[in-house]
Amino acid sequence: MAPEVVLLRGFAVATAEYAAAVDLVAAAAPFRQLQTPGGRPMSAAMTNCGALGWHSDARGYRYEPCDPLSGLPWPAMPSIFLDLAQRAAAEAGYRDFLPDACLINRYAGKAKMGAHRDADERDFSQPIVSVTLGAAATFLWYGKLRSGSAVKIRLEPSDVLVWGGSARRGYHAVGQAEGAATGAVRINLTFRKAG
Ligand code: MD3
Ligand code: FE
Repeated sequence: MAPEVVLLRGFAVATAEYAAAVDLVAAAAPFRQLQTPGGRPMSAAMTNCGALGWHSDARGYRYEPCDPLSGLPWPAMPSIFLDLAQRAAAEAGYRDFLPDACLINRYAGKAKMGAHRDADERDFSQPIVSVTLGAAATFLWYGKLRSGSAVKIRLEPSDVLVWGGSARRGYHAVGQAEGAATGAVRINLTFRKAG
């Protein structure tokens, strides 16, 4: 895709522990379907852990220190998440990645994510680390332009991607979870330095 993308196949091995940590986060900050600023529901369900959480509503896309559903701070980032994100970033050459936000996306049924780029963070020199759990899905990489042909790669459970450099600003999308028609669910964690 780009020289600044590092794909670590099978890197997130402790899948039962990660799934349990997702469940703990979701018990405190439930998955919810956010609305785009234009008022359309996003098909993936989302929650967050860490000091900041990504949120979208009629007021726009932004990071919030508290869960707007409860008014309480987002659940703390589980130490196994922080450890995973830092080890993955280090493999890609980012020695002092300190994520303050972990967005958790859940894809069930027809849920998918259209082409977009992640631009609500302050420091684009910091990478984003993404982790696939549960089911596989096809990831589409557009790069600099939102249109045109995309490079497709199949993201399998336990795969970790580190996005840095100019790739950090690239357009991307993701398809439905494989097996979603028969109940499979894909969970994606994205670790960010947002603040
Ligand atoms: C490339 N998530 O949360 S992960 C997102 O599968 C997001 O949930 C998708 O795109 C998902 O914003 C794709 C791969 C990914 C995540 C963040 C990126 C690729 C990225 C940020 C910049 C460039
Ligand atoms: Fe994204």
